[in-house]
Amino acid sequence: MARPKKILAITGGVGGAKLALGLSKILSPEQVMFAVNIADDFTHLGLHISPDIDSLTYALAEQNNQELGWGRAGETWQFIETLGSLGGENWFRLGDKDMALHMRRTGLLNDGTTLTAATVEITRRMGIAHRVMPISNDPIRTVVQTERGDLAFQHYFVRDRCQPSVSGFRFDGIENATINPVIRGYLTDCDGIIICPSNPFVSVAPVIEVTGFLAATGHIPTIAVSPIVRGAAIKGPAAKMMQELNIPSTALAVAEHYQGKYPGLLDGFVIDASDAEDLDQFKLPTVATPSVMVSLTDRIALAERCLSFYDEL
Ligand code: FO1
Repeated sequence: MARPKKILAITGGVGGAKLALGLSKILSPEQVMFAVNIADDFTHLGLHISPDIDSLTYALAEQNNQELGWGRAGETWQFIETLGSLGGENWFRLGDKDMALHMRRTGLLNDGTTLTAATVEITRRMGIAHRVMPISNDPIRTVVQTERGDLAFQHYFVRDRCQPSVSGFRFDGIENATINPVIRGYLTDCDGIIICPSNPFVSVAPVIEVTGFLAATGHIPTIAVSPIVRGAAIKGPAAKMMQELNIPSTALAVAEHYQGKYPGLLDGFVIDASDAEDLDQFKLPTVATPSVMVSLTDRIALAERCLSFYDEL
């Protein structure tokens, strides 16, 4: 297959946002669109919070908080500390600048703007030329099924620090959610899809399983980058979830998960160079390359390798 000229990159969370920044440095806004998970969204303190849209937005604006992984660089925490001192909920750390983004998004949504239009306004104001597209304008909410019962995603991930043991997931609202029409239109002449190194269970699944997505993308060459390196996730609970789901926390198991759950979706898989000795175990075309992204150079190199991989498919 030839190197794609127009790709859709699927992302959610911090790992995916790193590769997204790399892709944004080598592809123009016309050559790549970012389809972002919205199932981590929740209403908190009366605000509509879209964590994966925000992680990608701050990453593309190069204003993400490198220490925390999430949120905005150069933050102050006066609001959330003061809220705590008044007995308000402060387990979800909202920085002062970050608060402005949530207030702006919530105001736009309350005025009847779609999540897409609100995201276009905010990303434009932050100087981002690339298109950050929610996978749907309709609500989808990940529910994590644990031994302590069903938990809203942010309660599981942040409030309970991913401690509860996971038995499964639900994406409430996904049956009625329609794929973002901007993404659907873009897919008609898109010749490559890259699934960024995001959590396959809670960041990628709500994107792929939106009604109409697989039907619209079946013919488009698709590769995924493993979020698991040497049996561990670079960030987040993917490896822990896999162990709790009785799946080996390996890159091979991620590939097999994708192939089992979405037969025919993947044409290729990218694993970390440190897992190269496992290459012969993969059934689908697989390449090993440095995938742990610390610097901008790492992000760009992985993005370039993903694109050149299509020449080998
Ligand atoms: N993650 C945390 O671990 N602790 C937090 O207090 C926290 C606050 C937060 C605020 C805004 C936002 O956009 C993201 C935030 N995150 C926090 C990250 C977020 O929970 C995750 O990035 C995603 O939901 C999982 O990818």
